[in-house]
Amino acid sequence: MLNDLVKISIIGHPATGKTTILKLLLENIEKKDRLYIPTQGFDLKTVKFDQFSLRVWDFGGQTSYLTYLDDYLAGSDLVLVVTDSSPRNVLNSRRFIEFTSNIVEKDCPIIAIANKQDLCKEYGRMEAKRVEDILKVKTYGLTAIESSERKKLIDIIKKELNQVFIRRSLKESMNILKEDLNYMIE
Ligand SMILES: Nc1nc2c(ncn2[C@@H]2O[C@H](COP(=O)(O)OP(=O)(O)OP(=O)(O)O)[C@@H](O)[C@H]2O)c(=O)[nH]1
Ligand SMILES: [Mg+2]
Repeated sequence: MLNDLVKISIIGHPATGKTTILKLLLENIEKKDRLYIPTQGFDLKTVKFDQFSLRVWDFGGQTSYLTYLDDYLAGSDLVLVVTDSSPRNVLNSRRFIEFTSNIVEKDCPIIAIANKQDLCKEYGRMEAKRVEDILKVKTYGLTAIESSERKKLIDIIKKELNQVFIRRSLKESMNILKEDLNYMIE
């Protein structure tokens, strides 16, 4: 039986929009929420849609919390690395991806969110494609402060999770096959 309880970790530098993304998933986006309140430690929420029950971990981006990042990431089924799409932030986000790839299982997708796509291009805001070229992981553009982007965010997560479940079920089938073969040989 497939396990539909999944762990999603949202990481990235401070003020890139991680908590806003969690709120968008929870459908709680309102104008008054735009005030920046840095997350202390982490926040954990459960989000349900379709057959999925998502445990979403939103990690405070301040440097003092980085010491706990490896414990926090362990057992993730999907990791979102959030950038604010400014060149400096994107370049600095590479280390989050390197770090994460050493912690999570090989079949856990690490994807990037090029957030704040509403910001002016003239001020250096990069398109998702450019961010993807730099980070070398699948990258999706997003404007997390817009409630209308909720469907887009859910579709991104669904798409990635479907891949996770396909891989999981293949692995399970392989294991059953292996057990059957062992049984036949014995
Ligand atoms: N313009 C714009 N602002 C955004 C967007 N997403 C988030 N913000 C704003 O960016 C600020 C920081 O957002 P948070 O979601 O609190 O950032 P965070 O990544 O959780 O920050 P830490 O908890 O400190 O790690 C807030 O003022 C948000 O309203 C976006 O898509 N566009
Ligand atoms: Mg936060």
